[in-house]
Amino acid sequence: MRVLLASPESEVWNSRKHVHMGLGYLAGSLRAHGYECEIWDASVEEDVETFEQKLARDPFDIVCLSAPTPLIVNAWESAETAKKHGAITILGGPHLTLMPHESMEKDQVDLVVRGEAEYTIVEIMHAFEKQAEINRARNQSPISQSTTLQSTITPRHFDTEAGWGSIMGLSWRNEAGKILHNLDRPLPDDIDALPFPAFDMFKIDRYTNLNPLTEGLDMNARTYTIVTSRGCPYKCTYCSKPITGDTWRGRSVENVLAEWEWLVKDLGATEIGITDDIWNLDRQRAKDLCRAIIKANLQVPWVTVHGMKVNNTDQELFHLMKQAGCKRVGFGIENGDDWMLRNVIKKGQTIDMVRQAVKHAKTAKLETMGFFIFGMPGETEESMEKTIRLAVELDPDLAHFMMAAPFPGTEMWDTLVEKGDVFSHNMDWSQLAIQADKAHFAFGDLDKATVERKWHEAHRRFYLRPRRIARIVARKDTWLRFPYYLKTAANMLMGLGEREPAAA
Ligand code: B12
Ligand code: SF4
Repeated sequence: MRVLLASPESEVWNSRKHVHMGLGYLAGSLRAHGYECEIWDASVEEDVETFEQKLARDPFDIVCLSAPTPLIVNAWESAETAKKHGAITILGGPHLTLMPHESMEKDQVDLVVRGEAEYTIVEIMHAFEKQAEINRARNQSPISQSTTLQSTITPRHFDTEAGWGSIMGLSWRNEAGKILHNLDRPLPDDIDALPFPAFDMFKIDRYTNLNPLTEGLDMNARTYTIVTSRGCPYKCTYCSKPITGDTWRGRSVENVLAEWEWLVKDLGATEIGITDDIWNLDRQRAKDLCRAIIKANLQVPWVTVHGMKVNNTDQELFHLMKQAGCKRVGFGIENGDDWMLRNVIKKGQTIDMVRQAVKHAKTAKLETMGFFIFGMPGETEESMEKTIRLAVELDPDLAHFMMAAPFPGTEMWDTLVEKGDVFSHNMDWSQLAIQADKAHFAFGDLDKATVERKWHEAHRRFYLRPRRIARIVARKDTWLRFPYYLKTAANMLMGLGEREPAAA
């Protein structure tokens, strides 16, 4: 059985290209169980060859597609292409976990997988083997449908006796065509037991650095990402954790270090991004990991991609991070108003905690970056003004201002569905990106135009300060990527032209 693990192209995300950790983990798991597969990531392939061209030249029996919400429409299109080329299609990832039925109702989708799937994908392969035996006994083709181009697409039905019904986390159609959603799969507790992601299967030379967290750092870095823990117990109202959930599960320091060593020594990583939801929840473990990296002499520049939680930090942690090679830390600061933080965003942190963490990071000589959100439900012009003032006061090396994007599965989504005036159930998922420069909704007395005006104002007031301009002009990277910065600045500062997406 030839298996392709693919990520569709993203119009919402094109300024940086990361390896896809989910596909890496699935490939690692398949390989460890003796199944071969290939990874195809549109973000680094489509310039060379389209998905259609790839499948026409090189057909697969099974095509697996991954999708967060803004990419689900692209995933459906890719699934249609794959079915036309005779493959069985499996969709998985955040959006499928939140809304499995929606995709199962599409003819081009054969199977949907919900949640973390390292074990599920292997059980699916076992079921395919049993299904092939059943088909052979009936003199039918074992698995793949056809190598000739299909003009009509029909959803695939499966035989209960092949064991499909007992695969937790799977949605499928039985022999009568009925859509069935099996029980959810419990989150694996022991993530040390999972095989490392198959990093060696990515065409790493085609990926970029971790911009913007590394904006101004080495653009040509050989960049890998690493997940040292999964899950987060906090309940920020804009955040959905459909995959990794509310229970924090940390890997042991030894296990993370072994992967880190593989990345640095064998795969030549010159930059690493930690992509955990909250890598510093267990502060002691975070410190121990830094100590282990220092002791093993495995320092390469690294950043925390999803940011750090400010209230689980102290001065010692930042010093250790610096010694362990960390370059820049991002903080989810979100808002400059304590009332908003406590009652609307439910961030579990105060502005004083933010001030303290930024101060400690700067003392440790780490570069800093702040993430700020504009236009949450309950926001006012006054609270947005406070956010701008806080950004200027904290003066991180980079400030990233985003417009609130309501993802299903979040408290913000529920609030808007219940009370929002422009929010609709017929959402165009592809518009739901956090990089958009248009407000996604109006709420209460706050209209979209005010949110967009304050968002542009934030960029101007933060970046158009003499000291800041001098710093940008002095950076080599500014001149190396001048057209990109010029275009981005024109849009963010003045709202002119298309904005280049920049961060998660
Ligand atoms: C690191 C990260 C990024 C990185 C890298 C993403 C990547 N492609 O790996 C960057 C910064 C590039 C990024 C970008 C975006 N991200 Co992001 N990201 C994350 C983060 C923090 C961790 C992802 C991770 O490493 N997970 C670990 C791996 C092991 O899990 P996984 O990728 O989900 O894969 C597992 C399962 O989902 C499943 N699976 C996944 N795909 C498939 C496919 C098949 C066929 C099967 C069977 C199973 C399966 O099996 C995998 C192994 O268990 C998550 C939060 C989170 N914890 O999920 C947000 C998160 C996934 N991102 C999110 C969003 C919205 C985005 C953007 C759309 C932002 C935007 N531009 O608007 C873009 C989309 C980029 C893209 N093309 O995918 C949301 C998604 C919400 C939603 N409803 O879909 C999340 C959940 C953050 C949040 N809390 O809101 N992101
Ligand atoms: S934003 Fe960060 S801290 Fe808040 S719930 Fe999501 S992962 Fe946890």
